Amino acid sequence: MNIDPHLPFRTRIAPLFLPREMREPPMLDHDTPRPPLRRRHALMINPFYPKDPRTSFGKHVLTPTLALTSVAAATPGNWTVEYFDENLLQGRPPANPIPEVVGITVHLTFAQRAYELARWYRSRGSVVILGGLHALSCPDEVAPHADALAIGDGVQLWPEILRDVEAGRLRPRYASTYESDYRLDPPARRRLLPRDSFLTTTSVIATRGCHNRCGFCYLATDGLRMPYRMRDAEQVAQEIREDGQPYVVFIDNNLGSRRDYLHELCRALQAVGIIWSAAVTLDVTDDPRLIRAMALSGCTGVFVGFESLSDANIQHAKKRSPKADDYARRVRLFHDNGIQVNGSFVLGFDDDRPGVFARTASWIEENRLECATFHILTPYPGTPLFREMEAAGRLLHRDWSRYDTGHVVFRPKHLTPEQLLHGYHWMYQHLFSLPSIWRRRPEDARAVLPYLAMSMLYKKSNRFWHFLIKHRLTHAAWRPLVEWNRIRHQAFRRRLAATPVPGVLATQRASDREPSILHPAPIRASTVVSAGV
Ligand code: B12
Ligand code: SF4
Repeated sequence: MNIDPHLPFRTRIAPLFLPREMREPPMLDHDTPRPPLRRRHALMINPFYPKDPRTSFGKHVLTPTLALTSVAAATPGNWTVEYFDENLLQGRPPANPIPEVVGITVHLTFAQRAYELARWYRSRGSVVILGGLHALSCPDEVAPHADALAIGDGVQLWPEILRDVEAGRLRPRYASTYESDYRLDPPARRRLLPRDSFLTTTSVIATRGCHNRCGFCYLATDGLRMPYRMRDAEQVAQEIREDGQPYVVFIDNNLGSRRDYLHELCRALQAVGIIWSAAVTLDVTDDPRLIRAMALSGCTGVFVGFESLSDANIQHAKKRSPKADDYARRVRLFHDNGIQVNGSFVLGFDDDRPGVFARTASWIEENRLECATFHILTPYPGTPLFREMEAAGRLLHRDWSRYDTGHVVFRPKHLTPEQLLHGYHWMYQHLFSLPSIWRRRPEDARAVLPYLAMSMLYKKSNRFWHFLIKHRLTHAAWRPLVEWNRIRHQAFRRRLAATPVPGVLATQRASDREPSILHPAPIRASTVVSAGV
C-alpha cells in the first residue's frame, strides 16, 4: 500500500505517557552527613538518560551495556566492585559507605548527568574516573569533571588506574588503543548485574570494529582506531553457556563484517541451543548459506542498518551497501530462513525531502519488517559528518543532551527542522499503530500469534514497562515468552535442516526466480524477539 506523502503532515501527533522517573534522574542528597569511605572498593555507574516516549521503554531493559561489566572484569583481586544502573529506576546511587573509586561511563547524551554524579562523589571523598565514548571524542570537555580520564579501552586501563590509586600516584589521563588481542580479555562480569531487571543479561560481544566507516557513525570519530578483532568462537559459546540464559543479544557493531568468522561462530552456537539476535549489515545476504547457518544456530532476529532508501544518501554517508532496489530481495532471504528483521532508518540526510516519511513507511509495510527503529541524523562530535555540518554552519546548537537521535540538531537541506521532527514522530506513531503491526504480520499463520503478543508487549505497553522496570519484574514477565520461542525455534530448526540447501537460484532476484528444489518453499519460524540495540 502506498501511503499518501502528505499524510504525515496532516496527522496530529498524540501526546504520550512519560513519567517523571523516565524524564529526570533522582535528586542527589547534599544534606546528610558524609558516610565513611570504603577503601579498595569501586562503584561503576551507568548514568541516567531521558527516555523517548515514542520508542519502547522495553528497549532499555532488553539487555545491558557491556561498558562497565567489561571494565569491572579487569578489577584486581584485592578490590571489590559494585554496579549501579540509574536507568533501572531503583532510586539514588549507592552512597553508604562511600566507595574509594567511582567509575562512570560517559556518552554525549548523558554527559551532564555523569558530571553531576562525578561532582557529588568527589565532594564526598571518592576518586572519580570517567571513561566511555564521550571521554574519547571530547576529552578536554570531560577532563575537568574527573580525577582521571580513561580514553579508549578501559579493560586495558582499569587495573593500572586502581594500582595508581592505591599507590597515591594517579595521573589525570590514561589512554589505550583497541589494538590488543581481544581473545585475551576476561569475560564481562555479568554477575554484578541485577538479573531480574533485564530480559537477558547475556549481552555478548564477539567482534570489535566494522569493515565500513560511515561518516555519521561513532566508529569514524577522530583518534579512534578500532581494527576488526574477533574472539574465539568457542570462547564466545562458553561465555554464553556460563550465563545460562535462553536468549542472547550480540551487541557487536556488525557481527557480519567477516563472513568466514560468522560461519565459524554459527557452528559453535549450534550446539548451545539458545536463540540469538545481532546487528549485521545487509551484505551478509551475499552468502545465502550464511543466513541459513545463522538460522540453524538459533538466530531469530537481525538489526539491519538500511539507513535510507536513497542510494544518493548511502553514497554520501560513504556506506558500502547493496543498492536500495535490492533491499527487498535480501529481506526476503532473512524471512525465508525465519529471521525477523528490525530495520534501522536514519532520517534527515541531504537527499531526504518531505516525501521520505511516507515512502519509507510504505516500504517497511510492503516488505513486512517486523520491527523498525528510526533515528534523526545526528552529527556526533569528532566524526566527518560533524566537521561537514560545522564547516557549513548547519549545526543548530551544541546541547549534547539533545544529540540523542530523537531531536533535530542541524539544519536539514530539503526539510525544515520542524518537518523533520514531525516526520520522525509520525514514523513511530504510524509503525507502532495496531493497523501497521497487523499489516506486517508474518505470512505463516503459525507465526502470527507470538508476533502479535510480542509486538503488543514491546510497542504498546510503556505504562506496563514502567511498572515492570520499577518493580524488577522485567525478566519474570518476559522469560516465559522467550522460553516458548526458544522451544518453537528448535522445532523450526529441525524443519529447516530437513530442507535442501539453497543454491545458486536463491541468490537471484525474486522476480527472476523459477520454483526449484534449490529454493524450497519458505518455512517460517514463530520468532518474536528481534535485536533492538
Ligand atoms: C547496548 C547499547 C545500548 C543499550 C544500553 C545503553 C546504555 N547506555 O545503557 C540501549 C539499547 C538501551 C541503547 C540505547 C541507545 N543508544 Co546505544 N548502544 C549500545 C551498543 C550496541 C553497545 C554498547 C556496549 O556495550 N559496547 C561495548 C563496550 C565494551 O564498549 P564501550 O561502551 O565503548 O566501553 C569501552 C570504552 O569506551 C571504555 N569505557 C566505557 N566506559 C568506561 C568507564 C570507565 C570508568 C572506564 C575506565 C572505561 C570505560 O571501556 C570499555 C571497554 O573497552 C552501542 C554500540 C556498540 N557496539 O558499542 C550503542 C551506542 C552506544 N548507542 C548509541 C545511541 C545513539 C543510543 C541511543 C541514543 C539511540 C536511540 N535514539 O535510541 C539510545 C539512548 C541511550 C543513551 N542516551 O545513551 C550510539 C552512541 C553514539 C555516541 N557517539 O554517543 C552507539 C555507539 C551506537 C552507534 N553505532 O551509534 N544503546
Ligand atoms: S556499517 Fe554500521 S557499525 Fe559499520 S561503520 Fe557503518 S554505521 Fe557504523
